[in-house]
Amino acid sequence: MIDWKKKAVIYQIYPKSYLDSNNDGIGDIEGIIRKIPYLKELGINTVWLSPIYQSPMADNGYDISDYTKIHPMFGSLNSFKKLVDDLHHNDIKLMMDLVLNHTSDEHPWFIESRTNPQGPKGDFYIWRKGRKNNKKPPNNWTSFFTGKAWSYDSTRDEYYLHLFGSKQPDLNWDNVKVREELHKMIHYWVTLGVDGFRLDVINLISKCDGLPKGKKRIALTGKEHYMNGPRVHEYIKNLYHNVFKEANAITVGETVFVTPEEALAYCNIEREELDMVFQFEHMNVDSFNNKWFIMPFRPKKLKKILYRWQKELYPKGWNALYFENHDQPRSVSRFGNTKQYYEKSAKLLATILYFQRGTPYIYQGQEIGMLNAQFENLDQYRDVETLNVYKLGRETLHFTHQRMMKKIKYMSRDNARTPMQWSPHQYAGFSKTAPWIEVNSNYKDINVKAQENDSNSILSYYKKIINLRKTNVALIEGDFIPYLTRHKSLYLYTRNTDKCSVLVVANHSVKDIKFSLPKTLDYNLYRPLLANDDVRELTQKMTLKPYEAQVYIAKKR
Ligand code: ISL
Ligand code: CA
Repeated sequence: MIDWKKKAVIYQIYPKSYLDSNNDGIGDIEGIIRKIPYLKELGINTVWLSPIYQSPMADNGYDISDYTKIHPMFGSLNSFKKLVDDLHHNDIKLMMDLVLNHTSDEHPWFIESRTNPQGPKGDFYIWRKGRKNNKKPPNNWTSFFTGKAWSYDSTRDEYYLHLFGSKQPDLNWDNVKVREELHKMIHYWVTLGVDGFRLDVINLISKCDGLPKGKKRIALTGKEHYMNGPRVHEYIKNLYHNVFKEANAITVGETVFVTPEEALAYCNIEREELDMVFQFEHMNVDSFNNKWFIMPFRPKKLKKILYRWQKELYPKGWNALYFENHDQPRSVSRFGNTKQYYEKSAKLLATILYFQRGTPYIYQGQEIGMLNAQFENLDQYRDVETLNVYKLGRETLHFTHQRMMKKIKYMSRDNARTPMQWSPHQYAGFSKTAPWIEVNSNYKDINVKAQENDSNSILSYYKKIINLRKTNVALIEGDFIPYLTRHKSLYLYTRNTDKCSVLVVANHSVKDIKFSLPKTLDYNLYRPLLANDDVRELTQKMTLKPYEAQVYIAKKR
């Protein structure tokens, strides 16, 4: 990976919820433009923008009906061009979201495919006759959003495959014409100045020949027949050689449920595929088998997973460091301590994550410690997955309303989709009208305004980390060496180059931790660099208070 890519600090914007410039209750491109000074001040140098394309919004834009148009509620092509220009003037690069596994069922390709099976788009999607005289779907695969992965279309008298919602039919990547169209489309965005891409569920695009019956599971029956499928690497290599390479684009693949070994197959620098991938193992730390079977969070398990990924992807691969995105609950609600140590735990989480080797990703609102939505009623939720899961839980599994609401309150994707909290004013300064989804009721306490002039705020702490991430060689290039790895809740690791070493110690628990520095580390060499508490010198024996995190630096001669 080339140098500038290693220095990228990426900020994800979920446009619907960032800033509403025209007061229709929905965030938009002009809203993002107005916040460029904020982004600049924050220090990030790359924005990843969730989809802003034409879409019926069945899945908030992850259901695209025209890849080359901007959804009017977000703005126009002109506002998009202005966004690119303004970001570039401020030395901020732009990554777009590419949803290549599926389109919307309202995409002209799909409409043509349904109505003209013999025509040029007839084979653009995955169509099959059903079993049992066309009465039952072609196979037993189930969707990520619950229920069957097939829907019947009466015009064509066939079923189409959708691994996600029924309004998100999967494209047939085995058709070379599909691949060519997609390459052309990506090229179009490159010519508009886009610097990189995040590839939605890219490890699902290649399905096994014959679409065989899947092994029965609680969720995702059939997954063994499309996860990291037979031709996926061929397809991604093609993308790399036809578009990404020449554009020098920075790329991250969203690869659901990959092992480190599978991840390396995508991001090993020698393979010329992707720069890095989003893995999910640490996002499953508090659930069993399926995200809706929630288990208590254990810091030790999280640490073990993070350390493993650090080790396994070194040196040929590269990690994407994230705790949050638009699909996940807020990390402080999930892994922190919102009652007694809210601020400290928010800063601790940032410390343990972002000093690791890899590219930092910060999701909007994470930098001010935004928390889960705290919705009490089902009608406050908007997310298609959440609503589907509620229905399945009640109707098929016969779970009580209370039981389902408890799951949803903890795990719903809407937890991360409430409007960005800019100020203590009405609607948190996001809009002057009631937004499409309610603002978190804590906005008077948690907002940008309250934190921007406070040097001890979570926001100020994030700024310090971001700055270090861009400038410190050990953090950019260094290796990763963990110590006292078997400890339940103590993080102790170093990042090293020939010139510099950074050491992190952090207590991910509510109890004091006493420990001795391993003999191989010379405490005399290290000076304080950052702390979420009083600054303290590094000593041979130390006691860390609850959620305390300290970072040290040693310059080598
Ligand atoms: O939250 C999840 C559902 O259980 C995730 O598994 C999520 O669906 C998965 O990470 C894929 O996510 C991406 O593709 C989806 C879209 O809904 C998500 O918003 C997107 O990030 C389909 O395009
Ligand atoms: Ca708007």
